[in-house]
Amino acid sequence: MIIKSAEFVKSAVKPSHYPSEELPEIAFAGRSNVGKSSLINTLLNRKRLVKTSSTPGRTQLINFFNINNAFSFVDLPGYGYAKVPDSVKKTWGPMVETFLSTRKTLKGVVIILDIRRIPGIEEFNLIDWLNYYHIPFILTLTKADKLSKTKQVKQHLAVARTLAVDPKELILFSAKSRLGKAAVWDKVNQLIH
Ligand SMILES: Nc1nc2c(ncn2[C@@H]2O[C@H](COP(=O)(O)OP(=O)(O)O)[C@@H](O)[C@H]2O)c(=O)[nH]1
Ligand SMILES: [Mg+2]
Repeated sequence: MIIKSAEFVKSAVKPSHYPSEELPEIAFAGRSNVGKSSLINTLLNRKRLVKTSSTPGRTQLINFFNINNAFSFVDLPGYGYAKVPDSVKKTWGPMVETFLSTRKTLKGVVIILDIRRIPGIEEFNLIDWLNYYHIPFILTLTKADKLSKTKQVKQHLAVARTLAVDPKELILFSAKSRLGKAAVWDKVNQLIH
């Protein structure tokens, strides 16, 4: 994929704030600090289009980006950050479910998982919503560079078993080495077209 332009469009918390439904859209979802912003920036060959942070999860906004005037990327708020106030945690579910259930141009969701962590209740809930609303999803295992090859294989299989998916459905990714970048683009392209 040749990225000619990648621009922040706007942030939104509710449908009346979303940009108009014109371009096919791919959303990105994952636990706070999982590496979601880094994965998006890696796909777009940008260092800091999407802010990466060491104090994650404080803002619960849906961020829209226009790519090549041809499609949109949507950075969904991260979930599961312990230090976020309960009032903020409570907004995550309705905000994300409203987006998933109303957005007509949404073609699919990239789910970002940390290769070192077995998926939990939040991931199961998210996958349940996606299945319920018939939204295709792409599963990625990021921060692969943090593990040795042997441990990568072990965790890859363990996560696949937990999610009851074929290991081939899980794309190993690293924002550091760019491992998996082409594989994610392949699947994103299939959903956009
Ligand atoms: N080693 C390594 N670190 C990563 C990777 N992806 C993200 N990080 C680091 O993890 C932290 C959180 O990343 P960020 O993209 O902001 O996560 P987000 O909260 O999910 O958007 C940052 O310090 C990143 O540099 C990766 O693939 N490998
Ligand atoms: Mg982020």
